[in-house]
Order: sequence, then C-alpha cells, then structure tokens
Amino acid sequence: MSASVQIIGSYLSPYVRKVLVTLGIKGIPYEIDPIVGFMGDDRFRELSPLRRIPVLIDEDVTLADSSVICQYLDDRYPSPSIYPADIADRARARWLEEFADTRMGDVLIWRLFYQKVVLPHVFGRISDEAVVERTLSEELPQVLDYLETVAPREGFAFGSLSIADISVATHFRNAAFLRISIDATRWPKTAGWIERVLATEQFAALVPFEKVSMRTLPKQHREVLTQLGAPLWSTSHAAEAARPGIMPI
Ligand SMILES: N[C@@H](CCC(=O)N[C@@H](CS)C(=O)NCC(=O)O)C(=O)O
Repeated sequence: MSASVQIIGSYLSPYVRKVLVTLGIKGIPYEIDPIVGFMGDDRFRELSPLRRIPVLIDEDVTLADSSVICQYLDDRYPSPSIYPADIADRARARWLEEFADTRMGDVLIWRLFYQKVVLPHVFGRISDEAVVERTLSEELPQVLDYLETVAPREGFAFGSLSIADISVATHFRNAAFLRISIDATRWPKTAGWIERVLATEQFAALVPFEKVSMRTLPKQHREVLTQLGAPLWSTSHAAEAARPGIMPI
C-alpha cells in the first residue's frame, strides 16, 4: 500500500473525480482539502498557477491538471494501469480523455454546471437561461452523437476500466446533479456505457460525498464531509470570499 497523497479540490469537480477514481483503482489512500477552485487562497495560487482544481501533492511532487496527475500516478504506481497496453488503443484512450476534458468540459461544466450551480451558489449571480437552453438543445446532443460513435456495446472502451471511460463518465455525474440524463432511445450505446462506468465501486464510493456537497454551500463542505467520514486533509486553502478565475471561460 502506498503512502497517502494530498488532493486539493471539491468532490463536485469532474476533474477532481477523475483523479479520485484513479486513486481508487490503484488503492492509493488520499487526504482531501475539498475547496472550489474559485475559493482558493494565495497559497493555493502558488500550488496551482492556473488557480484550478485538482492539485495533487505526493511528498515533494506538486502537480495541477487532472491529465498530468493521472499520468503521474500511473507512472509512479503502475499497477493496475489505467492506460490500455496496446499503443494505438492508448492513443485512442488519450484522445477520448482530451475530448472529455476539453469539449465535454466546455459544454457540461462551463455552460451548464457553472451556470446552474457555480454562478448562483459561489458568486451569488443568476444564471443565463439562454445559454443553458442552447447548450441543452444543440451542443449536448452533438457531444452525445459523437460519443455514440465510440461507445462500446458492452464492457468498457478498451477492455478494463481506463482513463477513457473515467474521463468521459465523470462529466455525467455533474449532469446527474442537474437532473440531466442520457436518452437511451436516442443514444443507447452511450447510455449503457456510462451506466456501467458509474456503477463501478470507485465511482460509487464517491457518491455520498458528492450528494452532501451538492446539498450545502461551499463554506459548509468541510463540516458536512467530516460528519460523513470523508478523508479530510487538516490543511485548508480556502479564502474568505470567492474570486473570478484567471482563465477565460
Ligand atoms: N484541464 C484542467 C481543468 C480543471 C478545471 O477546469 N477545474 C475547474 C473546476 S471543475 C476549476 O478549478 N475552475 C476554476 C477556474 O477556472 O478558475 C484539468 O484537467 O484539471
């Protein structure tokens, strides 16, 4: 068993979840400082130059960005690997990770979750319903149309659970928080695939922490997560007030 690593980032972030599922697959214990990226203090900015979550600290190694972190974890703790053995499949899996991180992040996080949850609950601002409507009627179906061309009919994308399955499925937890589900009559392969991935023990183990975080404001996350027995890190990087990120959204 490896020594515990520290993670900075909320259980509600799809990118943090990607890292936590990877840690779960590898059996690496972690301690977590469950902050929302926008609530990070000056020390957080030093650890995460883009002021984004997740951050991983493993002894003298500090990394930001979920893809960099997952690759590091696989290099340092190789078994079981989250990357397919075959070189071509490994590249295909990385492409799906990139599609998920970038395009699904744009659509499901920045135009839906950000609008419906972050704006009102972190910044106290109202959401732009026109953006939400357009995303639901045009952009999300385009994402699902593409996923349907790559979704496996059974099992996972490349045999055992890999970075491709994790990166894509993690966004559908955030969709579920917004009560958005995949229409299985229109996208049957994708609906089945995501259901199988989210049913794995590594995703399922995080659900109680996600639910309680969704029900409370960011300032209360530490307290409610403590009550649920989440593996909290005693150090907090939370600032008093939220501030806009430094990256364009
Ligand atoms: N490419 C990054 C994206 C991380 C990201 O966008 N995290 C969001 C939370 S879901 C964040 O920290 N947003 C704060 C900001 O953009 O200022 C990764 O894969 O880790």
